[in-house]
Amino acid sequence: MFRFLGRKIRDLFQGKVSEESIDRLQELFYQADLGVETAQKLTEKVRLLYRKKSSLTSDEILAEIKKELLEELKKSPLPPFSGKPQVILIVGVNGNGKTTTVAKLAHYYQQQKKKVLIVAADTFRAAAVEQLSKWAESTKSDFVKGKQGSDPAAVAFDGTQAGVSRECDLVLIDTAGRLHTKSDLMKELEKIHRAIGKALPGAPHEIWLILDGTVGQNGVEQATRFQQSIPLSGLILTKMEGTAKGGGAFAIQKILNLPLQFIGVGEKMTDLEPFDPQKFVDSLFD
Ligand SMILES: Nc1nc2c(ncn2[C@@H]2O[C@H](COP(=O)(O)OP(=O)(O)O)[C@@H](O)[C@H]2O)c(=O)[nH]1
Ligand SMILES: [Mg+2]
Repeated sequence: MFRFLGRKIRDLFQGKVSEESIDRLQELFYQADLGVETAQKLTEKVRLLYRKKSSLTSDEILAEIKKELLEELKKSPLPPFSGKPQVILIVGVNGNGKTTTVAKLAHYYQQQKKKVLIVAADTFRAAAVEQLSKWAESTKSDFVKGKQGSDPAAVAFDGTQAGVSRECDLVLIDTAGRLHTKSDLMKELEKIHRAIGKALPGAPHEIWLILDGTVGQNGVEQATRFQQSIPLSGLILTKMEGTAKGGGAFAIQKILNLPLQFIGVGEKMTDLEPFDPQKFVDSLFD
């Protein structure tokens, strides 16, 4: 588990640093779900350092690893609002935390004095719309929903138009969870995407994929499949309060070249943090 990586590395190099212990370092990186490429690169960096300086300490090794990981993480500031309204489409697999994240984002941007409209384009389950309508109330957001079973693309269209006519700053569109392996559902997502663009040319301005931070490398496959259907622009990892397999974040950013925008750290609407690479790397080695 990633959380223990710092301790495991200290244990590994407690005796003396050697070529053999550095070999074992690579194994620890694999276990932390860092991905083959990053694991090998980090190991080679440490090896080079050791060959230059045989009296290397575990603290120096940890510092080097943190430095390298920071360089791997895309440092991209939160995208500025480029539309009025700015439309953000939220997508992802069932249970990953989309609806909760929409509520958290609504709260986050309300705090910054933005006028927010939440669109419930998850029309599969009445409970989902109900859940979101409560969140809209508690975050004091405008709310647009469709009838249960209605076409989610039509709801996304209406919601985007409402965002324009009500002069909102931000429209957050929640969608139904879909298995990235079901192609009809992915087609439906493409239709939602087109409908938003018809309601407001240039929208959606952002498409954020919500990933359960505990799935590790599995997230790469999910993200790749979504990326084939619609142009993802960012990533939010949820359930990160344990950072069990946060290493997957590195692999995903590297493979998909997608910036991590926020981290979900709990079930309350205040449990959302803008992604901070330095803080993230530090927390992994606590
Ligand atoms: N611990 C924790 N739970 C979360 C987080 N985000 C969402 N959840 C929980 O995950 C479950 C599924 O969330 P939901 O938003 O309904 O997922 P959706 O199906 O993608 O819309 C709910 O029980 C949420 O409370 C998080 O950051 N941390
Ligand atoms: Mg949902």
